[in-house]
Amino acid sequence: VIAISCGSSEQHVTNEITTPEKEIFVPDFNADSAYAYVEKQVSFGPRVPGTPAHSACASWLEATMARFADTVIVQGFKDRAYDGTVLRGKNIISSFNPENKKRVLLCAHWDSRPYADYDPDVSVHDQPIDGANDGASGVGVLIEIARQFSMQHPSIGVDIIFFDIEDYGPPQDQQSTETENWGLGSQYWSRNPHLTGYRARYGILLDMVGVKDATFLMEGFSMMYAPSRVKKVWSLAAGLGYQSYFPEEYGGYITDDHYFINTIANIPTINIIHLERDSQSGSFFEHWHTTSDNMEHIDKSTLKVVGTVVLNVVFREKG
Ligand code: AHN
Ligand code: ZN
Repeated sequence: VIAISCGSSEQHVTNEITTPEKEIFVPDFNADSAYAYVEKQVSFGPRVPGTPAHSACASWLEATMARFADTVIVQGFKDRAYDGTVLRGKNIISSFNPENKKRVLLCAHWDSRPYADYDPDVSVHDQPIDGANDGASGVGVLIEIARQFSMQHPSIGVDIIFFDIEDYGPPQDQQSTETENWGLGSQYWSRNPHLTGYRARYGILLDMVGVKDATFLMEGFSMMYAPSRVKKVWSLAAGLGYQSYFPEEYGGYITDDHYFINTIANIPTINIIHLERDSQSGSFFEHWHTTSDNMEHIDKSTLKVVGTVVLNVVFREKG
């Protein structure tokens, strides 16, 4: 018995040395498809919690992900906004290879902001935004990734979570520093994961990934909680030729869904978020929280870059 086991293990080792590493086939991200998913979300109108557009989009997201994923769980929750408004939210959780213990979490927020409080035109500050980039872009990229997974399953387990009520924080003129006013859906999920004892090796959040020539600077909380993941993703992106989108430069600290996943759920999670170098507008893209965050500023090349990077991350992850 010993001889056989030795022999076979030796052969195994020899095989690993002589045969080149198993070829990794990464599917080709379709940017036209991702763009159509962004457009579809925007077509419902602003997905502001409590509105018919919000419910209609939730139903569409759930039905769409049900076509692609192995399981879809909709996690309903109720929470109080900064101003006391009681809001009903839905986190939409889609899983691939649900039985696999080795998991990666991908996420984005699907709600849109109720106020264009950074619009240059003060008279529209109380109007909701399309959120084509701020919200819909990340979700659109992840739906296309789910479609790719449906045609070619990854070897590891993947959960794609669309978080609700990320962007219902207080308007600018109510200067509040309360971080808990943002990311209500991710806070709820981090305290009440859809499965008890849920774990993932790491998470990747996509936020504002759709504008032309976007720069994804290395965000502060990502570097604080998951520095090795940031380095890996950024060097993989550079290897794919996307260094101008993923420069080795640091951005500010952004209170976003990943902050709560890191601090409450303790899953090291990075944020791929468009941050501008030394801009006064809070470091975000030009049309951030304005009525101009619409389809006119969604660029297929950027969607392609982000989708390709994330697909490469997942398919190169060792099982
Ligand atoms: C704050 O400005 C505190 N958080 C930004 C998070 C965010 C808003 N992401 C998208 N919209
Ligand atoms: Zn926002």
